[in-house]
Amino acid sequence: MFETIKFEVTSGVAWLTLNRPDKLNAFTEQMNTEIVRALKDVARNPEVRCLVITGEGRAFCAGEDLGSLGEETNHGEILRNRYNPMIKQLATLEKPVIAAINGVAAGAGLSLALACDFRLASEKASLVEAFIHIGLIPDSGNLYYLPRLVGQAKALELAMLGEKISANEAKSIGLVTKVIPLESWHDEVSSFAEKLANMPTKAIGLIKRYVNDSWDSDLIEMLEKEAVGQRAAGVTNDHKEGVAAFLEKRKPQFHGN
Ligand code: T3D
Repeated sequence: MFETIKFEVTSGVAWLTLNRPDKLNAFTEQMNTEIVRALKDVARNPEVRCLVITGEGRAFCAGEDLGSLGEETNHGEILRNRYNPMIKQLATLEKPVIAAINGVAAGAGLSLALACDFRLASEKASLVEAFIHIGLIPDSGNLYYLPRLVGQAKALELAMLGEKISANEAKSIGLVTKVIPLESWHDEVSSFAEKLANMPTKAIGLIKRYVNDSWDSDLIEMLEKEAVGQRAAGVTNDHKEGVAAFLEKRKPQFHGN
């Protein structure tokens, strides 16, 4: 079904693995297209309640495959046609998304991770803006997410200097959620994903929608959006189950509806 990615769903979790390990999982047009197709599957499939994006081999993703850029390349069009649809799809996916950063994340590979809701980093992972070293600017949502995650000063430093930072440094500036030792990498990522996949999925989707909206809304608008969102969350079975479980002093069983 796919040639440049692997995609499978188990226990409510979709695993999307970038799969060009000999090129450090660098993006090609085919890979961008396949990722968008997989993301649409995730959005449509009610059985999927969490998405994990990771990389095959020693890298997460090294950004655009530089071997495919020619002198006549129109970078704006490449972004509009290949990268922006991928980032828009991720931003509007109302399910939790984890970037499981197994190794280096560079250029648009880092942008992809920034557009996820959680970044779990292996202790051997590193992050590098990279764009500046080839005379480009951060793209694929990088200039949107980076300052929001780390603040303006750190964003300028990382983007302008393009220095590689370790997983632990990334954690210390709030760029990654958690650093995971190599020996427990797979188990910890799986249990983090399964935990999310067993939570009230609709409420998680609404949280994501309204946190995104909050950057462009004032308090009065947000108060109303919260009222609309709470109305939607309040009619879910998961809300009823949560209240019943609390009153009955038992663990809730959420089904994502
Ligand atoms: O047109 C547009 O605007 C499109 C959008 C662009 C967005 C972008 O992503 S621009 C940024 C593109 N990415 C980069 O500039 C990163 C380039 N790669 C690196 O800086 C380094 O490879 C890494 C820091 C990622 C990893 O370094 P290291 O030392 O661990 O590995 P390496 O030895 O450099 O690379 C290993 C192999 O992967 C090597 O191939 P080889 O020699 O073994 O045959 C290398 O050429 C290949 N590789 C790594 N990155 C890319 C790549 N091949 C193609 N494209 C790459 N991006």
